[in-house]
Amino acid sequence: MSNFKSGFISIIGKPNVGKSTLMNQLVGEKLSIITSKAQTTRHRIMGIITGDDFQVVYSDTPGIIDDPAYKLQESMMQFVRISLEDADVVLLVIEYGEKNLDYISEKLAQIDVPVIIILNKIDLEQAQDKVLQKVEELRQQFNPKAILPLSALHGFNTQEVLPLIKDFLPEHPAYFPEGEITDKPERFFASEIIREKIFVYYKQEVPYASEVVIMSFKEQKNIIRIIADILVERESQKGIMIGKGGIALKSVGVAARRDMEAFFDKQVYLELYVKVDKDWRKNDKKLQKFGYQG
Ligand SMILES: Nc1nc2c(ncn2[C@@H]2O[C@H](COP(=O)(O)OP(=O)(O)OP(=O)(O)O)[C@@H](O)[C@H]2O)c(=O)[nH]1
Ligand SMILES: [Mg+2]
Repeated sequence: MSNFKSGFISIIGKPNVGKSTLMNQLVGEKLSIITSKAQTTRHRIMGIITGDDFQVVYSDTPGIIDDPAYKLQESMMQFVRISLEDADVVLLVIEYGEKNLDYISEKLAQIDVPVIIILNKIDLEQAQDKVLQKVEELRQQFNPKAILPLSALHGFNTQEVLPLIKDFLPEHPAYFPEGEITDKPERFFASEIIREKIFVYYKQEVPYASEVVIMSFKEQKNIIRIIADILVERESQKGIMIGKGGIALKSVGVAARRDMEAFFDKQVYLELYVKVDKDWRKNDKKLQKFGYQG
């Protein structure tokens, strides 16, 4: 088809600024998990929108951290780098009130594709003139291709993103077949839904020391049967994960199953096991096995 446009759009920014919330809004599906804790997203997750004459492939990415402390975090930053290499357009998300924006000039200097700054969470500011003032400041400071203030959470102004992007899309045939909305398999989403509940239900280090591995995913006519291992790094974390009388783990299971049933639109049977896999976050081979970038 002539004049068909398509491209890769990388959504990048610091942890917790709302990248995943934005991608889910743009795609209209809950592909990425969202929690109030930083560093929720660990992978590059694509969300695909196909129209009559265009295809946009968004990439949600892990939040950028300056000083990765362990190999898992290094791998997360590797996902960000790779997504930038592919990008035709970059959506740099900053949250309203975000301080220390110096890194943005650095980022803009490194990236030689159009960068659009998304000023997110503007619902936190009642005074509209203050938002406009902030947009103006950002424009003068960084001079990006465009700046769009929005609220990803409330879907305010998010419909303005696509028209802006289209201006920068190269002419190119579609990368993915029509109807495909992501690059990730169903098992991935099953594990992410469990991980989201772990981030919501546990405090401090436990979510960060956890990984979910789908051991079995069997789709039958009326039900999907899923068995998953939750890996933690220490015996003490295993105890916390299971909780007194197994109550904590049960809550995770119930909440995860409910979300899976909504996501897969089918009844789900879920079995969870907690196992200790000492220092998995620091082990290259294990990270690779779990689908992280080496
Ligand atoms: N008030 C407000 N909160 C928002 C908005 N967008 C996202 N949030 C909240 O910000 C928190 C982080 O959202 P995420 O979408 O997980 O952020 P992220 O940038 O993907 O975070 P990481 O994956 O950890 O890098 C969640 O509690 C969201 O509900 C917004 O427009 N307004
Ligand atoms: Mg995220």
